[in-house]
Amino acid sequence: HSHKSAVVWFTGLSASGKSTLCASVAKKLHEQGISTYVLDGDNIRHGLNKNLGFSQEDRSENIRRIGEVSKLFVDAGILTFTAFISPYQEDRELVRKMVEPDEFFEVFVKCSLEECERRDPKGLYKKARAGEIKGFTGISAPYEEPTNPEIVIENDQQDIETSVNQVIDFLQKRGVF
Ligand code: GGZ
Repeated sequence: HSHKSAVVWFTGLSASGKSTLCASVAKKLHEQGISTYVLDGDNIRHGLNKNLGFSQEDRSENIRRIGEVSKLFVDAGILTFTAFISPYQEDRELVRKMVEPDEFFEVFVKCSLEECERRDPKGLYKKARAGEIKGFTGISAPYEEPTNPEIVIENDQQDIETSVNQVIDFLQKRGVF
């Protein structure tokens, strides 16, 4: 391979911009000939994990399975990006330990709850505030901020291009490609 395979694990609130950022980074690297793949709600929660909901237990199982799948992708030589809220520190620590220490990069997509709620692209925060969705992250379920992430993206302070370059520059400095 012309690059090292690794897991780049994005974590953050709903509507923080994880999926968009993940997809943009993966696309840019793919265009440079790097084998990338994005795991997100569309290809995981609608398939492998469609029996899981949003209780603490189900979220932990969701993250555990995504960790195991990521490990398989890394074994296959692919630079793997994941975009899940992954609200619990303990679950993120577990997936980190599934691969080699230099193969896991945690990216905290930081965006204030106020801004996420203002964006509310699917109207889920509004429903959560109205009590129509129980246990919604940030409103009625916890989000444990990463204490020691490799990368912090101030996603409500800068444009997408800056955020994309920040992730790519970091991975390059760490010798991923
Ligand atoms: C949080 C929820 C919930 C609850 C449905 N809490 O903005 P979205 O829609 O596309 O992203 C959210 C997505 C979160 O799934 P994850 O697999 O990333 O969560 S976790 O890592 O915690 O397992 C949101 C939607 O699913 N959604 N109900 N109660 N987000």
